[in-house]
Amino acid sequence: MSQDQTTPVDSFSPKGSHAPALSASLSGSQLDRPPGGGWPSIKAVEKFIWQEHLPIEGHRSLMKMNKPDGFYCPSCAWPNGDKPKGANFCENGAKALAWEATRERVSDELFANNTLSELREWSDHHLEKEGRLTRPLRYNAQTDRYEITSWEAAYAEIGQRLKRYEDPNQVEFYTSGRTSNEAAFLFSLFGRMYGTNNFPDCSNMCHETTSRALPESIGIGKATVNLEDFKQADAIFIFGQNSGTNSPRMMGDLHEARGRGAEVVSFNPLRERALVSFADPQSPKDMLSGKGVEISSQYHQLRIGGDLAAVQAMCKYVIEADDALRERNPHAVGYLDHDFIAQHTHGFDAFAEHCRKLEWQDLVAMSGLSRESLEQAGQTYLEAERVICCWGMGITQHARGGDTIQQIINLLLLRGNIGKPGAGACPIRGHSNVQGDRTVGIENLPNDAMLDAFDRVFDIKCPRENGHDVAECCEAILRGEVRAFIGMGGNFFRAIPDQKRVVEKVHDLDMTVHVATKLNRSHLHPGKHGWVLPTIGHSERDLQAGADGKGAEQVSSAEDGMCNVAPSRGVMAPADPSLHSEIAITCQLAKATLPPHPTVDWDWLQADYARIRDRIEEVFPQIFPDYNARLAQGGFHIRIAPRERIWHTDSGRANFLFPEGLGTDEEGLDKVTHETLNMDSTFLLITMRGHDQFNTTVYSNDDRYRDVYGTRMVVMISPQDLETLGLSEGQRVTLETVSEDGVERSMAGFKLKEYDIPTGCLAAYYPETNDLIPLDHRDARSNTPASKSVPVRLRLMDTEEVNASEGVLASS
Ligand SMILES: Nc1nc2c(c(=O)[nH]1)N[C@H]1C(S)=C(S)[C@@H](COP(=O)(O)OP(=O)(O)OC[C@H]3O[C@@H](n4cnc5c(=O)[nH]c(N)nc54)[C@H](O)[C@@H]3O)O[C@H]1N2
Ligand SMILES: Nc1nc2c(c(=O)[nH]1)N[C@H]1C(S)=C(S)[C@@H](COP(=O)(O)OP(=O)(O)OC[C@H]3O[C@@H](n4cnc5c(=O)[nH]c(N)nc54)[C@H](O)[C@@H]3O)O[C@H]1N2
Ligand SMILES: [Mo]
Repeated sequence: MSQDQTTPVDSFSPKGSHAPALSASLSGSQLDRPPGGGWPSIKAVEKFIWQEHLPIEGHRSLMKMNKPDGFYCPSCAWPNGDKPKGANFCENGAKALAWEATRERVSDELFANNTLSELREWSDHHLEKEGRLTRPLRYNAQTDRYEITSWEAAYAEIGQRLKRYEDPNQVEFYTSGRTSNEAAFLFSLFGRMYGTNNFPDCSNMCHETTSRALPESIGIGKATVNLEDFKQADAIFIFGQNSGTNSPRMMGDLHEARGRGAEVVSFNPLRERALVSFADPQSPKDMLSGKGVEISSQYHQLRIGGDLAAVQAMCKYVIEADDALRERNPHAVGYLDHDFIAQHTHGFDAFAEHCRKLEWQDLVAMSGLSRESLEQAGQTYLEAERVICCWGMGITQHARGGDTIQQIINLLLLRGNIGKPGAGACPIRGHSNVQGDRTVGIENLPNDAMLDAFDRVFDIKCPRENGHDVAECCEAILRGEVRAFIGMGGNFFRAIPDQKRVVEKVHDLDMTVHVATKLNRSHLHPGKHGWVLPTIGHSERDLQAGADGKGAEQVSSAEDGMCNVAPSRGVMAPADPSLHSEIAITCQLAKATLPPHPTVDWDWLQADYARIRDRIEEVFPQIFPDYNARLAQGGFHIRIAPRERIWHTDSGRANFLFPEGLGTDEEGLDKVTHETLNMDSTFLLITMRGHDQFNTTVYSNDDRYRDVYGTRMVVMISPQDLETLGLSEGQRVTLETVSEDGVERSMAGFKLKEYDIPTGCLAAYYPETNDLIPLDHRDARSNTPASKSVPVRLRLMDTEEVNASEGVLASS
């Protein structure tokens, strides 16, 4: 393969032979750093279990996590796999469980002793650390306190208020992705019977980019792979996803893939520890040696937002390699899968022409990678028979996220890597049931077929108008058009972009209702009237009246990120016997709000969750045939048409789609080079997760994999940029958003941290940075906030400013 920019592209090495170490290969010193996983993972699990006072039940319930007779891990959406014996959880799943199953309870005195203004001074960590919520709470605006109320009063009063609003579209029904299929389905039924399609969902800040861009390409917005494909892939490409922290069970699959010689190629501006090397806590060899296995055979540290160019560069490389080969030998099979392209795709010629015209120098400038690195990645792709491409928030949370996803699909299509074993598209979903919620009806842009089915099954008339997603919900709040917000889980007013601006308006809403397990910042910003309704978690037993009215523990279900639907049965006693499940809360709220209906009996549905599944099956017969029966057998995989090379697209084929231009100019990337950098330069800021958090839930202020301890108020910057700017590690800076909408957004108190990240790029933690993200800075197709490319300037804080902000800094 070429190591020299001038070498013609047709000088390929034969399959199997590998280039000597190029810039992107990992050097020895990087592998000498401690691996991800290993003993520190085990220690972390123990620490959290003890910290939450769960030595016995914690360990016992961990063994039931992700098991057929147990419950769904409340953490990420990586599939369970088939491990009926032994442990099937990871460090961060254990933290999530310990956090949920904690023995701590929010005391009645907490609200008696603290106004909400006072509680707003607390950190996110401290709010949740108070423990589980056990009592329904009603906001008293006179005293600025929550007061304990009864379930009956809460339902009746919320129902009363909902009945009063003149337009149902003044109400927002938010869901976060821990909600089970059954609860989400009923929540969407409630919203539609109430009269709106306003279903903002956490996925609107997450993989909505995927859900909108992917169907244009292949007819479906979900993964086309399942876990067994990971066992057969020859190469796994990972774009913008931090597996070691956010889907740690994936590390086992990557570890295994490397063990049998598959390539793992990572694209990430940050060198993420576990993607470099990983010691699998379930591998005695790794644990005894203390050494990890090299995970990424290539690690490409591209610029923020550089993926669009990087993927097109790989496409160009493969297409031109094929051109050259066929020029030499017109009868050669070629590097492209020409049969697949001819039979199954649309738009190849235009795309190939587009790629041929792209200039290497632009691709290099836009991606921030050398031509050698791009060619090396292209060569690995070309040599592999079966390729999986994975992506996470590093792709979806960008202004051109959807365009990039479509290029990833183009790359896969070039060699027929969709619809064959060991190959395909793998968007890595976040919340444990974020995918399932959307499958069963949480959809603000519903199609007629689904609405007709709801109408038929329940004898109702669903509204036909499109509703709000998260961004539109925030805009409606800013315009003063929203009367009430109902949150089924999550921490909406903390997780959104432009958090401060939106939160200032929440107090004008007539009503906020939050269904939650733990106290969080959203609860501290009630409308004029506000309720917090406590609920049980995944790990807890859910007792309802049952089919015969004698009482029966219920099973719910969820869909993982690879479309496997599995049952979930809680094993622990609920945090409090008086807690209501999300399904019970939905049913009782609906009952208190809607007029009695001849065919929708909410109590009857609540009594036995199998009845809800029957209704889901009736509304979605193609997706959930024999739902109850198949769930009883342990679950099933939803049929994904592209796996069978069936394409439900406009063209009836898989589409090669591409945008004009490379698309990074408007993000200011081309302006920042090492030579031009100065204190007025616009950096791009990544806002992301640390190792000890689940979204807005902050377990601790440490991020072990990035050597950050004791604070989350850090901003990572390259050593070269520090030097160029004359700054040094540890200095405090203010981040100021660069925008043209006239709104000033800035946050003070970030400590500079030297980090291996490209010039012009910064990284800091979410949600601390959410005030900085303009609401309209988002992916055009899907409205997903571009949280991974926030244009900011750095301003050094002077001693006075640092002293003035000490209080804030101390609490972080
Ligand atoms: N323990 C734990 N697990 C979780 C979560 C959690 O908070 N904690 N959250 C859950 C949820 S809801 C989600 S959506 C997922 C999120 O999981 P991820 O998708 O991993 O999300 P992030 O941590 O935000 O960061 C994504 C990665 O993208 C990289 N990145 C940023 N910008 C770019 C870019 O321009 N290009 C490329 N190639 N890479 C880039 C960052 O360096 C980082 O490694 O995890 C889920 N699982
Ligand atoms: N800047 C920036 N912003 C982001 C992101 C980013 O990367 N950068 N990521 C975005 C992404 S990917 C996502 S998914 C969103 C997340 O947004 P959300 O889903 O709204 O937020 P979470 O932090 O997951 O919600 C945590 C709360 O959920 C409640 N909870 C936990 N378990 C349960 C349960 O079983 N039932 C109920 N009812 N409540 C429960 C607890 O009270 C807890 O406080 O944030 C988005 N915001
Ligand atoms: Mo997410």
